[in-house]
Amino acid sequence: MGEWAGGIADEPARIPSIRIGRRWISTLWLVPLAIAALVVAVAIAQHLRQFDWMQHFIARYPGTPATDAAEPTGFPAWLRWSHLFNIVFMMFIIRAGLQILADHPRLYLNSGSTPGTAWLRLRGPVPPERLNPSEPAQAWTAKDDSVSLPRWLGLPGTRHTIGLARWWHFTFDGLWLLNGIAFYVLLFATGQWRRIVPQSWDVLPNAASTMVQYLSLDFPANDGFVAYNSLQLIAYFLTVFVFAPMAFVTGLLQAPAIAARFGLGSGPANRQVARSIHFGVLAWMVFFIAVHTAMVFTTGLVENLNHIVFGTDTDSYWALAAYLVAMAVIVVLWLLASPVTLRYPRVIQKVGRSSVGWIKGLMEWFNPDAEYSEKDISPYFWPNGTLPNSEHYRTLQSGNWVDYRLRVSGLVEKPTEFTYADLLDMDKHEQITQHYCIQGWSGIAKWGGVRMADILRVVTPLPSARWVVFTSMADGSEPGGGRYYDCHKIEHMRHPKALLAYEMNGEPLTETHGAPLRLRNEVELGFKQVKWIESIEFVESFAHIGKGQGGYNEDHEYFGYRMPI
Ligand SMILES: Nc1nc2c(c(=O)[nH]1)N[C@H]1C(S)=C(S)[C@@H](COP(=O)(O)O)O[C@H]1N2
Ligand SMILES: [Mo]
Repeated sequence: MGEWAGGIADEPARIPSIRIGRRWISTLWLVPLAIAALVVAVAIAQHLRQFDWMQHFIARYPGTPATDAAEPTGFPAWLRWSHLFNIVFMMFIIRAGLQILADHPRLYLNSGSTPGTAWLRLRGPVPPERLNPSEPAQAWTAKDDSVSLPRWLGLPGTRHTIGLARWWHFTFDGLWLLNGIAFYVLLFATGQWRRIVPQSWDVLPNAASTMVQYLSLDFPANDGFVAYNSLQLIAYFLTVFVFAPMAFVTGLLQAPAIAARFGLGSGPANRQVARSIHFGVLAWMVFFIAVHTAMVFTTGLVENLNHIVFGTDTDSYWALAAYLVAMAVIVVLWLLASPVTLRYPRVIQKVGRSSVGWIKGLMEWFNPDAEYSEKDISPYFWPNGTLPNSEHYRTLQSGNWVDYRLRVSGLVEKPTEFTYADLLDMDKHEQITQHYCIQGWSGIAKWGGVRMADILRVVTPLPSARWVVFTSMADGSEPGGGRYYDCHKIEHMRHPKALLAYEMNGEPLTETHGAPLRLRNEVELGFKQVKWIESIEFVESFAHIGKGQGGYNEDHEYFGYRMPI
């Protein structure tokens, strides 16, 4: 793994900082702030409890609303198992999620991910001299911007391992969703829902009362086996019925296929808003797990463990023993995940592809028809990828592409070489569309060029042609890795928005963005939009090309080849 992503140097993430106006404040300040706030709150709560009116209020609203006799008590086996699975799934989801964030370690609210407008970041600013430099090789790419995480925290930690992290994230998302659906169904089938859904406004004064009791360090009676107090009830309700679904929805909103289907690339549901909310859900989940665990420990650990481990209202030490064993297993899984991933990346890719790859792939059925307006065009469009460095490219470039030939061959009736002038002579189409990079940034640009459908009409693919291979004039990032390439489904190439673009925002494509020709397939992620295209080949299968995974990044960075999300 020393040569990961072309031997990209390590660049450790910093503690996240948050922008307030023009200043960046480290989130480490939250620790002393939270302690100070807690101390003040305890002092206030203890003082309040001396007042008669507060004592009356607590007597009137002790914390747990009067329970109705029909309400179920205890913890059935399905609930206890689902609770255990949930924590195992969540630990992988959270760690892989952090790794995904580290691949573009900035959060924004604007669809263009404009440098300088982030509200949270895990590293310093983009070096200003590398924004729009005159020399393309000096451009600060999204890959340059990625950071690494400690291996025990990120999954798998190494810089730019997003391909592997995504397999973990999505595979465990799938398991977590199945677990969640089973949990919802059983919750409503058994009446257990009544324990975590507020059923009267009384829950608000009761929650306030519980809060005062906790903060005054004179805790309310723990009767969780029978009924939760209102503060617990609200926290569980929010977690199960608000934040968990929100995680799912904001995850989907980060998919290019969804944005391109529903036109969400700009506006309030754009990818950067979704990413920010997705991160907010993560922050809540981590906070919830921390407080929940702290309360389990401080409100009668052994009894609490008997409830959730064995479903009994007793105080046997066997529950503690079982809990410790489960925790030991969780710690071992935690410690093994990153080293195993880095040791067997191809296995992770294959397992991921067969577990969730095909489910994600279903989104390729969405029609990526969305268009945006001129005013949505991003003021800055992040560059990415490894520039061409051959003599050949330089010669063609300095000759203004007069000697450039686009070779189209393979399973076609009429293999054809197009000159740059041929392409300019064909019908020109323009589209303003969104670009969603796997790393997390997005942008909107106007592309002008030739429809792939028109190329197909000229060359006439044979019925056996199923994949269209785009090969670049540039190599990929690994020394000796060979040319960058990627494969697309032939059906996608018939879509009116599948474009061979030679213009961006009304200007000839720059070298940075793929001159003379780059692909647009709006249903897929950014890495599939091959730049500096040299040739197009129609094939039946891509198994014999490169390492056979469907593209350069699929071969070298373990991405999936169907990437509508
Ligand atoms: N030949 C080639 N094409 C490439 C890449 C690359 O490294 N080499 N990077 C891809 C990635 S990861 C992205 S996000 C887009 C970036 O396009 P842009 O630089 O115009 O933003 O190009 C894609 N096309
Ligand atoms: Mo990308």
